[in-house]
Amino acid sequence: AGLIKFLNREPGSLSLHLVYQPIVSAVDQNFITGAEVLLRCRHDDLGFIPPNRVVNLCERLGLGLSLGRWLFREVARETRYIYQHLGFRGHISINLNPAMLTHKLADDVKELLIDGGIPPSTICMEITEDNAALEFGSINQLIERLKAMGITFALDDFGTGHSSLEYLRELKVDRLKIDRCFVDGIETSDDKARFLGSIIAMADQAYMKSVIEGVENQEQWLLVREMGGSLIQGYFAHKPMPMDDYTSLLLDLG
Ligand code: G
Ligand code: G
Ligand code: MN
Ligand code: NA
Repeated sequence: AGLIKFLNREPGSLSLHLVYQPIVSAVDQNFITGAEVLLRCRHDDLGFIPPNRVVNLCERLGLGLSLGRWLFREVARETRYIYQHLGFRGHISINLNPAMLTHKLADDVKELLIDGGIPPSTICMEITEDNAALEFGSINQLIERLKAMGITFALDDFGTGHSSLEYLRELKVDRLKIDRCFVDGIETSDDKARFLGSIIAMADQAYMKSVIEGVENQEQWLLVREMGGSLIQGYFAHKPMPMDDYTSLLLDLG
């Protein structure tokens, strides 16, 4: 609340809200397995501000924990309807900002997400190198502790500077989110297609589910399905949307 007050003060107020991008099965695009929560930021004068920039700014100002805790609360509030009234059992994937990835994470998850009404088995935490300031040993301890509560983990932006092979080898995560740059052009380049195929195979070898990001057209969709990708997140299936639209979608496809 302190953060929102700070961000909302005049002149030129900044408002934050959340959108949800469905993640679907690669074999059946009508099967919604869950959604990733994405932060959206609007400034009165500046308009849309990229979420990364707001997250980084908050981190620098020492407001990373407030931002993360606000987001947890907001997700619990917004998802309450789909979990309690629709009996939804799909996952909700949350990007952790650096300040959240500390030993206090388990307490925050319990207090704000689980006690807030989200079933622990549906919570997926997305991490990258950026928010893994701790050493691998400490992150894995944290991961183990949260996994014991039923929570799953995804390594986000895999293959970019934000998350490298070393992270794949060292971290005990359940899912690999393959960055959209590896999907770009697969429909016109065999080399690119084979390259993506080998990353998907790597996830399989590590017994991880692959989430292919940034699938934008049917050709890409069919290729990814052929390659054995597990889950798909991209504009071809669905763009990020407000919770009301996500709820309607779940009802329509229900
Ligand atoms: O939604 P969009 O493509 O604009 O997001 C760009 C990037 O911003 C994402 O890849 C992610 O790294 C970051 N981002 C979006 N929402 C959140 C959030 O809620 N928390 C954190 N830490 N990062 C986010
Ligand atoms: O944190 P992460 O990098 O997973 O966030 C995913 C980002 O990718 C979101 O900001 C979302 O808006 C964006 N995104 C999702 N699907 C597509 C897509 O098909 N094309 C493009 N260009 N961006 C996408
Ligand atoms: Mn993500
Ligand atoms: Na990503």
